[in-house]
Amino acid sequence: MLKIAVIFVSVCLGFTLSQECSHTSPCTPLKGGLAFKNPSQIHTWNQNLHVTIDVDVHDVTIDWLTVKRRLYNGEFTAPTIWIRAGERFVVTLANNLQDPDPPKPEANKFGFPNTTNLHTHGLHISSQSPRDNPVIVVEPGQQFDYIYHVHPDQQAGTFWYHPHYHGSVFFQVLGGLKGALIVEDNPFLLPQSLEAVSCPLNCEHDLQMVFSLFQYSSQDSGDFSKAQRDIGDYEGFRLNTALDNSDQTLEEWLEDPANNIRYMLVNGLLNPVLQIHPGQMKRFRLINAGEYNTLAIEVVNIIQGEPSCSVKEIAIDSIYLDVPREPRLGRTYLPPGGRADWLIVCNEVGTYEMRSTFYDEDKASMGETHHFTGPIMTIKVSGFPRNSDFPHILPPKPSFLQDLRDVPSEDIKGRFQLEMNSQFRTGRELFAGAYYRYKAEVDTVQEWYITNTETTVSHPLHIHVNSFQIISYNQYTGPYSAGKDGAWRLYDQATGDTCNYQFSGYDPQAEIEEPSDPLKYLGHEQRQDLTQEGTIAYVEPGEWRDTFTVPPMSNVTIRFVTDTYVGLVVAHCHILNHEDWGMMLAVDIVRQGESLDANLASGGAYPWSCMENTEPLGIAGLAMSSDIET
Ligand SMILES: [Cu+2]
Repeated sequence: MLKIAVIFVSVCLGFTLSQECSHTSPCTPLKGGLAFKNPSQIHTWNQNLHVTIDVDVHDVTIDWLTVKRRLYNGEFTAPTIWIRAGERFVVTLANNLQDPDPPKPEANKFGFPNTTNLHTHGLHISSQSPRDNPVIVVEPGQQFDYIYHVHPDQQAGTFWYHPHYHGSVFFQVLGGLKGALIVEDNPFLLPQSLEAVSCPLNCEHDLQMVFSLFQYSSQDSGDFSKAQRDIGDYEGFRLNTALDNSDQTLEEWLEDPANNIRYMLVNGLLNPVLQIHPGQMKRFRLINAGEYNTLAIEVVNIIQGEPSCSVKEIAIDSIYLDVPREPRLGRTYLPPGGRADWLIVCNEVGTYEMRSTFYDEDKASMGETHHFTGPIMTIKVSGFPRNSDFPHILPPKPSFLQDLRDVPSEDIKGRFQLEMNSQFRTGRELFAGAYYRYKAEVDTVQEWYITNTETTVSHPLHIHVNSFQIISYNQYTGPYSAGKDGAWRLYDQATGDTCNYQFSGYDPQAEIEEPSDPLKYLGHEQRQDLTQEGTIAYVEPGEWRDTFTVPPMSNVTIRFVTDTYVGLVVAHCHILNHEDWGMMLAVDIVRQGESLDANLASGGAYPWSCMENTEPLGIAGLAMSSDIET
């Protein structure tokens, strides 16, 4: 009886407390705690291979707080779309946002909150209209039929979709335009234990987790109301209610860092609760549908020191690993845009927390970058025990993702150096549309050297159309850069002198504060050794990605095949505000035998150049993969 009375009182108290929180009387923290659920599910073949998704503004409510967000089909998170290798399907993207769009001030700034388009992140697919072309424009009030033909050998796996209209990508993805896109496994190619937790036969165990920042706190770039102001969003979508007994508006209260309104949602839910049986295996598809935050996901017992669940990574960035493995350093690293598939079994009854955790030593590989630390989801384990086994093998990779580590130098048909710089430059320039910085022939092996001249900041690089294999982390001997307010400068690493060769539009008079310890991040070629202590952002050479962290002061060799598809390929930073501000470049894949002339240099200076200016592949010190021990 006493127990019932206690429950009654606490229920009433809880009710009273939640009643007190409102738009005029806000309270912190937000609590969430609803049951976990998958997004709604769309299978293209159940819909005659034609899916319609609309974009419009809808209410999103967490606890007492209701905000206006642009959403796909009114859902937060958007529906999971299931497709199959080889199929041809149509997505009608209907943009129902308000016309006209506010005018955009200038190139490579935020703008056009109501103009959109669609990108299928990670798919090996044509970029030619009406397929995955990131420069398609779907204006407010318009619709567009994307006609996709999925590659017949497209690997099954976890992808995602989001807008890619340059200028409004950060704002729209931050707001909620994001959803899982999954190429369904062929059940006959799966080991039985994996088939038992995977769609299409066992969809109840196949769980998508689309991570999404929900932030109003003004501590960094994820403050949604600041993003609304920056892009010129309609005033009526803001939160300008006056608070009771206060001079503040709700928006001001939400932005106060003391209230710490900064959470990582799962499928639009704050700290949802997933119930599973002891010993029961689940497949988690983790998607960092993030705009700019990096995650390092782990599951811990809420009782400190007690054992946690068993986790195996089986795929990263939609590509199955060779064999299942435990997450390195106990956590799964997901840069913005990154995905991982887990198999998870919790053997003991109890309560566990999925969270993102970083340590000081992670900086050695990821440098300074925005990252999220904190709880994300609760896992409650109870009920009848079940038995599960992890698989020992995984499905093979497709024809276009075969191991390229031992390709002889003479079979590499194209080399390119993609240099990431300060002030949102790639190849020393801001994004300039179809201004091709490099051209490659279709169906050839490419070797690219990804370098980052930033002294402290890492950038997650995403390349469209073709996933790539990480070959090596090389010694970095190029220049370093520093800048402010759009102005920047390159310096010689050996002497600290200003480089003789800079870039187009360089202003030698610009005031730039020289970095105090510019060489402190050198040495990735040694620290990347994961058999040693390791640090979390490095990729093991031989693994495949479509997005990876380029550490500060680094030089990383990647390889890939320009399989099947000719056309525009964009490579960009997946910190999406960096992308909107210009951190993207265009490459063209052409038919065999066509001209490969491209705009490699900036203002006459080649990437890597500093005191001398030579075409990059002849530069002494640009480590070629054939010289590198892997
Ligand atoms: Cu960036």
